[in-house]
Amino acid sequence: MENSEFAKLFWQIAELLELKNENRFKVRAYQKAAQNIENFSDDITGVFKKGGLKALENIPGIGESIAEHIEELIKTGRIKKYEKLIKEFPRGFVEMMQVPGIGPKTALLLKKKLKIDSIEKLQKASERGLLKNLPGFKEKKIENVKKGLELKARSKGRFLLSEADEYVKAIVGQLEKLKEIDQILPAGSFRRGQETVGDIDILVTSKKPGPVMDTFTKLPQVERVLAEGPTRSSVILKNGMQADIRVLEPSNFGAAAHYFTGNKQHNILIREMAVKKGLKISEYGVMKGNRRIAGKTEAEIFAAVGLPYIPPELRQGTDEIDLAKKGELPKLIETSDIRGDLHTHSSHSDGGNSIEEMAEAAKKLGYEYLAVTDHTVSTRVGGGQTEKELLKELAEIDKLNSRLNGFRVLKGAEVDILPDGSLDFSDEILKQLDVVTVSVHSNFKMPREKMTNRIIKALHNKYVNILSHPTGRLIGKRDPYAVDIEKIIKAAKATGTYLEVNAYPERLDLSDVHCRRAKEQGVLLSINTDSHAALQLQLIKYGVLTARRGWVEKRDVINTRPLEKLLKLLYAKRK
Ligand code: DGT
Ligand code: CA
Ligand code: CA
Ligand code: ZN
Repeated sequence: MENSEFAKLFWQIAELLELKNENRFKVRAYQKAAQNIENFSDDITGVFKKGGLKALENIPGIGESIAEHIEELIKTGRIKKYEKLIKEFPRGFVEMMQVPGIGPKTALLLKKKLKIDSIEKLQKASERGLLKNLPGFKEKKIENVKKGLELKARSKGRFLLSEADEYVKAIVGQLEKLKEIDQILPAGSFRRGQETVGDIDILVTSKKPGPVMDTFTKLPQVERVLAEGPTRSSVILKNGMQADIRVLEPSNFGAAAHYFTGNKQHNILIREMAVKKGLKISEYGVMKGNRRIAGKTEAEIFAAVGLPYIPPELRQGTDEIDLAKKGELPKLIETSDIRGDLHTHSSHSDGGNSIEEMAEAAKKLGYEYLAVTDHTVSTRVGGGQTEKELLKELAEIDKLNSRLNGFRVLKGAEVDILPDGSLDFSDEILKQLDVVTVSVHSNFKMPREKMTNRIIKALHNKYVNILSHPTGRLIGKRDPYAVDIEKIIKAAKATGTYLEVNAYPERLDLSDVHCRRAKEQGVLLSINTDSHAALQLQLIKYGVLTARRGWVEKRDVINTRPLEKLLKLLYAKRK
């Protein structure tokens, strides 16, 4: 995390406490901390890594409780106190603070002067040019708010797949306990593994819908009930996401599963095929005249129109049906095919766990290897290491490997691609590593051609194995930098570099579409989590889902290989 991010959070806490009329000294403490962090020349994360809480408390303006917040933020990615505080304000208020340029005070000002209490109203006011009349709203600030609004608008009402997943798990977990329920299937975009989900669609089969509806609408995750009927209900969950449930006859299950999994375009194409065969497909089954000929399983639905089973991730309404007809569907990669993670961080840079803890967690997932790829010195964000510090880390890895049976920690680094395309570390150092991933962490706003050449230059280094998060996007937060991805794919192919599918839920980078392009061009991929804590290794499944949506098979991914084969692939470029 960058110093400015810590500072921003503390400014926000201060403002929120101020709005609550909290004790002046408390407010002042957060302001002081924020100010000092902004002016602090060293990297806060790095200071904590090296000296712990004590070292933080030595920074002017940082006392014990602020130091603890920083620790919490580094280790868990959140501050509980902040999350609790934010819940005391109306949702629109908190929503507006997600727009860059808008803090609590501005949010309050907007409410007071213009009665704005939602992003929607802010959008309207911005369009009508009302913002320029507000105190403190200069041209630059207005421009920032506009940009922030644009980004928000594009992700409007959509949630990260991982966030939907948390709710789905909680909901399914509770419904499963009901003896009245036979089958449960979360359908829709969630089942298709889409990177963002608009709403959750849950199908259940039951002979007694009453108790099912009762339980569903009273779940602790439910904020309010939109509609409750005998076989279908809709609710708004605590995070603002909608969830729909439908109770079905078991004999309809396959037809409903297919219909509600979508996507819509895929459904339309399937129904057109059915019509040509004199059939009628609906969510209730497949009809031939007045006779029902299928509906219990999804496979039956596909079979009725002469197709093999198409996995949900491929149901995108593009060319999957044509290729299914020709028998050219891929055998998609599975999470269980992954044998190790090649992009992770330890407490040597900005990770929350030691190398050993990371390795233990990887072993628990059944992995054979794990590459530790801590940041390099230019990434101040990540407490990046110098060459000398890296050498110490490598010695530690050697020691650890001599103790770990049947598991290998691979030596790695996530090396910064500097603005001119050169790398942060010398070849002398890189050649001592098993896995070198490179990535862009600075100067995002370069012109497209310059950025493309910058990255391609890095790929030409013979020690560079993987280009990490190739477009730099953060879903709903930051657009990809301008880059010619086709050229990058070609350069990866030409240089024998692998492209990453970063599984971190707000990255998913390469995206599904880019995965498919890379595969078509014969570029091998590496699906990695970019974990900054041991628990995050489990995020791998989101990367796998994204790859599946990109038609990726086991053989297209280097970290499905056993260790020896993987090492061959990693060292091939050096010859
Ligand atoms: P989302 O929620 O925006 O992320 O996307 P989906 O795909 O989950 O869409 P949703 O929740 O509106 O509907 C779930 C599925 O139900 C959708 O994927 C296909 C099916 N469906 C919904 N409306 C229609 C429709 O008008 N025609 C057809 N053919 N299928 C529909
Ligand atoms: Ca949906
Ligand atoms: Ca829906
Ligand atoms: Zn990383």
